[in-house]
Amino acid sequence: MPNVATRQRDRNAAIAELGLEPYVLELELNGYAVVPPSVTGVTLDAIDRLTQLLLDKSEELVGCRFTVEDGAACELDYGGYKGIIERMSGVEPSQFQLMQLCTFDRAFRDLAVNPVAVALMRHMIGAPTTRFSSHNCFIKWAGDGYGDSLGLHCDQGGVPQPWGRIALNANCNWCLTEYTLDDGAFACVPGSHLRASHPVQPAAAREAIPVECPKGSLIAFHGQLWHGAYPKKTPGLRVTISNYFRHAAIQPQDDIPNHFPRELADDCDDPETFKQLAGFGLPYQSQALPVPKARIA
Ligand SMILES: O=C(O)CCC(=O)C(=O)O
Ligand SMILES: [Fe+2]
Repeated sequence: MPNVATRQRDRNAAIAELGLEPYVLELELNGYAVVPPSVTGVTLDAIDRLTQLLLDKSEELVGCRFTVEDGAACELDYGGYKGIIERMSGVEPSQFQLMQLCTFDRAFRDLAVNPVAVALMRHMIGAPTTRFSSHNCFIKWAGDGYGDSLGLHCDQGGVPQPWGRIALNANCNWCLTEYTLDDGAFACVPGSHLRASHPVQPAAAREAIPVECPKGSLIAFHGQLWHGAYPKKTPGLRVTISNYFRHAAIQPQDDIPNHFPRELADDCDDPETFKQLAGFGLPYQSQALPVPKARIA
């Protein structure tokens, strides 16, 4: 069993090997870090392929063609559905989410185990205790976004307080399209993860800033960071993958440990890491520990 000092060294080794110290500093100070494609190693070709897979899946589920430039090729009808975060500001949703991305295609599984993303998540949550929670995407078009509140929330908001320094959830937002204020960028209050509390409105929205970054960037953030997004004002789509992580003590959004197809986990860039983060093989779901045998004299 590695002791605390060894575990700390291992964690720092991954950060140093990948040259992630500047991003770790930003995570510590601001609660988020923007990592460019040159550091994550995810090429723009890979980003375009992921985007096309999501647009194709959107077409399959919604029933009309989607392009980044022009958005949906038809009017979209949400029926009476009110978005969960949109309710904070009483606006109509102008996005949808696709879920369980890692079942769609190997490209999503490769992204889920991207070494840079995993090292940053492990830095915040703890290396041996980091697990997947869910793999989702946001397809967002021009509209009210999350309204005046900017939908500010903490991702670990469902975890009882008090919260500490260790992130109980942390998130990787992969920006598959350009993030500018007018394109509906991520919003956050830098340093708010250190307040260890929920955002208080309307002051929180006044403190928020847009996180603008080029297509392909990774926004890694702490589960206590106050964040949301600005409304999209331009034509076309903002496309984002949200790979959401958790501490092993926290329930997953998607029951990956029990329901994710094991054979798919073997088909990715790093099956060992995928399986460890998936949390397969939970003990206590079977007679995992031996029992002594009666000695018959
Ligand atoms: O850009 C957004 O809509 C915010 C995404 C978000 O809240 C999340 O991924 O946890
Ligand atoms: Fe969130």
